[in-house]
Amino acid sequence: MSTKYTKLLAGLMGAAMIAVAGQAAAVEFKDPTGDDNGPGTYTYPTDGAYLKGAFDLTSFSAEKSGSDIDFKATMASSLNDPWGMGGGFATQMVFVFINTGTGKHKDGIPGLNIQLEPGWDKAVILSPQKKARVESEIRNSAAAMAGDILVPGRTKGSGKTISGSVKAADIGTSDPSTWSYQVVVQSNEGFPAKGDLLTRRVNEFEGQHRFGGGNDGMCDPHVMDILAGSGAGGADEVAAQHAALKAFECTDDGEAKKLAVVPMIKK
Ligand SMILES: [Ca+2]
Ligand SMILES: [Ca+2]
Repeated sequence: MSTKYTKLLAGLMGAAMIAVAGQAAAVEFKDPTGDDNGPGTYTYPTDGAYLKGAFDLTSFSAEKSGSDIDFKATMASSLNDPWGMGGGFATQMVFVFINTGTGKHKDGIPGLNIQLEPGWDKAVILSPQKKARVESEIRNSAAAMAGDILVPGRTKGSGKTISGSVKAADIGTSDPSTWSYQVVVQSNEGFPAKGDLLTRRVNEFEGQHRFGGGNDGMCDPHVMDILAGSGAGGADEVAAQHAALKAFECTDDGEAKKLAVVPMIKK
């Protein structure tokens, strides 16, 4: 090959590598609408604060921005703040589980009643509660994993999107597009039951501030929507979500014999 062509090829390869590096530090997943029913049976609380579609995830993104990673979770419904939380949303609480290559924790965060496979290394909580309150609840309810749970300085809601940022170095130095994720939509419960990390319970029958369609014990997954399948938003992902969240077993007393196992999703 002539020197001229070698130089041209090197130049092209360099340009391609720069293009890849410029695009790679972001990842986006889509989720189908109408699957905000956990294993397929869950219903919303009856209070008017819970808008139709409020817990229906439609997309999620993680993007490197300077020294931060920006997280965005979008719901099917516009956000509302009926409880005066002050950040543009109130009823939702989103758990972002991230596997950066190890899968240190298999257990979900207390109150969710799930396990994750192949596990998570860091979790980011997007809550309308003040950071200090969330961190105090983490110390109380999730002490064993507290060092791996991150809370943005400020989490805000706008339109249909909840967003917050954490320091990239607190998660890992690798590219966020190389990590796998699970995004769990729950509800912000300001008066959680003991041991629950600000999560709202799912009972057999829905109540003013309780989800319905589950079990009165703590064996059913307390989650309304998750990512499933390839995270592309296809209709097949509804069935995949239902199958994962249905696979739990209860004792006669409503204790967990086997918790539902939720997958980590990678682009
Ligand atoms: Ca959804
Ligand atoms: Ca889903």
